[in-house]
Formats: sequence, structure tokens, C-alpha cells
Amino acid sequence: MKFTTYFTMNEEEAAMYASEKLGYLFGDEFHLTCKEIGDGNLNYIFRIMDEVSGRSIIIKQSGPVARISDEFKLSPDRNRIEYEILKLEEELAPGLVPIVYAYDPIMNCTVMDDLSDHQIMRKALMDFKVFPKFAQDITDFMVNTLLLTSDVVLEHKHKKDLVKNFINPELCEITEDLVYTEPFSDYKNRNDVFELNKEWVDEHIYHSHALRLETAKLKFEFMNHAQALVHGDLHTGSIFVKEDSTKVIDPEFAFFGPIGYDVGNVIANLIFAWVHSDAHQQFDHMQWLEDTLIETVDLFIFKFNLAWDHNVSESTAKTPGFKEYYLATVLRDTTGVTGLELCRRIIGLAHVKDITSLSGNVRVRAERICLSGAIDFIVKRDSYYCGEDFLVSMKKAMSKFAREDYE
Ligand code: SR1
Ligand code: MG
Repeated sequence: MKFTTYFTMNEEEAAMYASEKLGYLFGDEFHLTCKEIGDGNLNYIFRIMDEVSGRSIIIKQSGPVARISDEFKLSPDRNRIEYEILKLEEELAPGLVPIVYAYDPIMNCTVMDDLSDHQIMRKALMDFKVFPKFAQDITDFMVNTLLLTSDVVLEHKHKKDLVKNFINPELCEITEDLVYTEPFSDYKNRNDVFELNKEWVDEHIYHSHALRLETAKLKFEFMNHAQALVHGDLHTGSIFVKEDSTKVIDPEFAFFGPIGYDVGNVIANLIFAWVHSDAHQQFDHMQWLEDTLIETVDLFIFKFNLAWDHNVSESTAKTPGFKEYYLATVLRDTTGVTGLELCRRIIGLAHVKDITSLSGNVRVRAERICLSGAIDFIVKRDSYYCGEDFLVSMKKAMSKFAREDYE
């Protein structure tokens, strides 16, 4: 087997692939075994273990269709994008992404560090764990990968070359449909609304003209604002954590889009963890999440300001007042995207376990809290200036749905 023609591998074939192509990563003698460990919506993740050295690596292979549904036919070029972005992100935000070793454009796979000493953040938060360095790390990651790939810092022709290289139409289309369009109209009939919330969603979401209008504006912002190289899917399932380490994975949705897309995704997914902890009445964990949410927004603003002053190279961007204007638009987009992500994970096709692990009226209440907060984030996105503003909205949303009424 020479792996000269593309096919989707099984465990045995992935082990053979590693023996044939990646032996140099293991030393003179090796005995490789393989397990497929992917639980995401799109790709196959093979963990290759060498029983001689104890070393392990990951091979991530893209198939021609998504795992979640073969309705999504996707270019395997997403694997190249992921490989190239992980290399760039390691330069911009060292230590915050896995190291990549190889990319194979025939088999459409990328080889990278095995992070099995870390845990997927969503799962860890659902087990009520806390990560004291998270807000510091994720804001370093976002400020460095986002501001430093924008026109504020990069030479414009270089930036436009990057825009060309990271054009990602098929994965952007998924986001345009699943995040910006379907949750507010269900025109493709793919939404998956929890039975007990169907009427509520119909009344408060599908029948809201204000929401339809504001999400249309946000969608065109996403499609037309090539502001910086965004990760494009920065939820807690794309983040590995352990107590003293954070690693951002899975940047296959990356493209040049609005900075707020990444920041809003992080905030929304902290909110999912928060309602999950609330549903389990884990009040200490909720408090940690509240502090982390506030710290994430406020540190992002603080570091963005510092990084701007330190790195701005564009002459007009140095005009007094421009930084404040620019940051205000980033916060406005962040707030809108927080609302979009909250809606689409509850109404749309792709859910999150923080919510789906709940049942009955407890889930009904958790969903309504998220959706009610989301409506404010989308419609009033101009009036959020700091972390506390986000928390105030979510607490207001929670106070509308008394726990006793949903038992
Ligand atoms: C068809 S892909 C569905 C979702 O999974 C990915 O992780 C992205 O979040 C996408 O929207
Ligand atoms: Mg992913």
C-alpha cells in the first residue's frame, strides 16, 4: 500500500500509513497501533501509538463529506488550511496550538502532537473543573492571531495574499447557513428544536422580524469583512485544556473574517457551560465561569489596546480615535456573534452537549435562558462595552425563568 491515491482510512490502514510515511517520528524500531478517537462533526482522528517508545501522534484525515451528515460535501483542502494555519498560529501565539509535523495533500491528512494529557474543555467544564489560566491564554491567542493578521499590522499586499491563500468557501458556507440563516428561518428544514421548546422558538425566534433583520446584517458582515485570520470555530470543543495549559485545535473553518467571530464564540460557549452548571446547581462553578467570562472580555480589550499600540504599522490607523472606533466595532460584532452561537447550538443542526445532556423542563429552562440572552446580544449589540455587560444580560435572562417553574 503506497498511499498514492486518496481513500478514507480505517484504523489498520492509518497504522500502516504511519509505519510507511511517519517512521522518522518514532526512532529506529517501532510497533504502531491505532485507534480512531474522533467525535467531531467532520473528520477522522487517528491516534497512533508506538508501543516501543511510548510516543503517540495524531493523524487527522478529511473525508469528502461531513461525518454529521453526507449532505455536506466538503473540499479536503480544509486539511491544507488547517496545517498552514496551525503553523502560522504557532508563530503568532507560541505554545497555544498543537505542533504540526506533516501534511499529505494526496491522503488529505495532517499529522500533529497528541494532546491526550489534556482534556476537551467542554467535557472538563461539564465535569465542573476550573482552569485558572484559561482567560489569560485564550486572550493571548485571540489578540495575537487576530490583530496581528489584520490590515492594522500587516503590509496590505501581504495580507491580501493571505486572504487568497485562506479562502475557504465551503466551510464558510456551512457557517453562513448553520449559524446566520437557518436558526432564524429553518428554510432548509434542517433545524432540530427540542420538542418542548418548539412553540417558544416559533414565537420568540422565527416570528421576530427584528431578529431576522439584525442577523441578516450580521451575515453580510461575516461574508464581506475580511478583517483578520479568524479560527472560525472557536468553541470549547475546539480547545484542549489542562490545569496549566491551553491548546486551540481544529482551525479548519479559518478564513479572513470579522475578529468578533472568534471572541463571540468563546463567550457563548462559556455561557453554555454556565447554564449547564446552573442546571446542576453547581454554584461555585458558575461563579468561576462568571469571573472567567468577565476576565476574558476585559483582558481581550486590555491586551488588544496594548498590542495595537505596540504593533500598529498602518499610518491612517494611527489617527487618534481610530483605535477606539475599531475596537468598538469588534465588540459590537463579538456581542452579535455571542447571540448567534447561542441560538444556532439550540435551534440549528449542530448542538452542544452542555445543553443536550440536560432533559425535560431543566433543558427547556436552560435553552430559554440562552435564547433570551441571545436575543438581547443580537438586537442590542451596540451597547456592550465590558465583560460585566455580558454577565448582566445573562443574569437578567436567567431571572426571567424561575427554577421552581421548571421542576
Ligand atoms: C456540518 S458541520 C457542523 C458544525 O460542526 C463544526 O464543528 C462547526 O461548528 C459546524 O458549524
Ligand atoms: Mg471542529
